[in-house]
This record gives sequence, structure tokens and C-alpha cells, in this order.
Amino acid sequence: VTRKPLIAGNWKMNLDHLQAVAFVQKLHWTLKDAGHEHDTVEVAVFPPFTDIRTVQTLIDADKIPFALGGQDLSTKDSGAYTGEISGAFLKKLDAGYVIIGHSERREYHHESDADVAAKVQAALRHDLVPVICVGETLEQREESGPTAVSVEQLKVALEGVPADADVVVAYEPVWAIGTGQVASPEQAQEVCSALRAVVAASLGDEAAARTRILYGGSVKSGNIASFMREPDVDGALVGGASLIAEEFAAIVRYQK
Ligand code: G2H
Repeated sequence: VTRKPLIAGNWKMNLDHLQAVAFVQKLHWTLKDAGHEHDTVEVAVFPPFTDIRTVQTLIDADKIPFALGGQDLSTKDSGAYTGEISGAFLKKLDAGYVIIGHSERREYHHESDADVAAKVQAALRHDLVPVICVGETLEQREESGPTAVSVEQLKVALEGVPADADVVVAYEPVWAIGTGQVASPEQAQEVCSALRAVVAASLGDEAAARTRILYGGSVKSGNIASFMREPDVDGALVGGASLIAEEFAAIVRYQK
């Protein structure tokens, strides 16, 4: 099985809907000018909720081949849940993906492994591909080794997921997020390979062979190629460097 690499830009709480228009156009033209072939690497952007309608309209009108996703979703489908966004709303705006269990949600919003699992189910109910984020803190790495925390988080997230479901996994060591302290390609490979074994145990070998596992944490144009050389790293979830069009385009074009 060949897995199509996925380069995903997690904007976090950056770029309002007007800035988003300028940014998406610039990114599109930068990639176009460079002759980027979209059938070799998939590009996805994850704007704030308030930008999604605007970005959807733009990529639809200008035939921009970017996938779109939300940064989070509710475990519920509708109802009296002030401030929440349902998977149905995201799907209606042509979102294909949704990030679930990012370490910033786990830390600042106290999302548990059970919450993450409920969100994975909510995403699948609405035909969204969950981008399930896992990763350990430095303390946890020192205590229980490099793989234990991520393996456990993914096991819980995949409970009840059918074998034919389309999911993406993102390994994001917390100590490497936004810190400039990037994991080594060998460290990323070690955990991504362990995560692929979890997918195999939970969903079967066929799912493990086709599921994309991303590395995230201080990815830049200067280090992306070294990660992509690893056999179990199928792309990247990029934060800070996804906000600079030239830099993100260079990450997408890591082979060139
Ligand atoms: C990890 C990553 C994107 P950054 O959070 O999800 O952010 O690339 O800024 O470390």
C-alpha cells in the first residue's frame, strides 16, 4: 500500500477570516508557481471555526485543491451546548477532517482520553476523518519511556472504531510543540511505528497499512525531509510554520 503523504496546517487561534483569504490565496499561488502536483502530496488547512465558511467559499470558487478541517468538534450532534460546534456543521462546510485531542485541548480544556474517544465517534458519525493527536510530555517520557503514553492514548481513541474507518494519527510530543525543540527523525519513527502497531491491533493489518501517521512539533522546511524519510511517518501536522505561506509551501514541497 502506498500512503499519500498529508501535510496539514493547524492554524490554531491565528488568522481572522480576512487574513485567511489573503493567506490561502498566497499559499495557492506559491504552490502553483512552484509547479506543485497535488496528486503527490495532500494539503489540508485547519482554520479557526469563524474562518471555515470563508475558506470553503474561496477554495470552491477558485478550485483550490486544499482539504479543509476543523480544529475540534463537539461530542454532541446538536442541542443546548453553548459554544460548541458539531460535526454536522463542519461537514456541511465541506470539511473533510477534524483535529481531535490536540495537546493544547488536553492541557487547557482538560480533555481526557474518554473525551477524545467520544469526539472520534462524533467525527465518524458525520463522515469526517479524525486526526487523532497523541503524545507525551517530557516528564512522561522520562517516567515511562517514549511510546507508552501515545500507545495508551491511541488505544482508547480507537475503541469502537470500525476496521474500515478512515482515520489519521498525529504523533506530537508535547515537549516539541512550539518550542523549537524538534524530535529527532529516529524518535518520531520509534513512536510512529508503535502507533501503527496499535492501529493493526485495533483495526487490523489492512487499516494499519493504509492509515497515515503524521509527526507534529516544530516542523519546518529545514527538517521536514528528514521526517519523511522515516518509513512510518506519512506527513506532518504543522503549527507555527503553517502560518507563513512560503514556509508552508516549502514544507509541502519537501521532496524538491
Ligand atoms: C504542534 C504543532 C501543530 P508547532 O502543536 O499541531 O505546532 O508546529 O508550532 O510546534
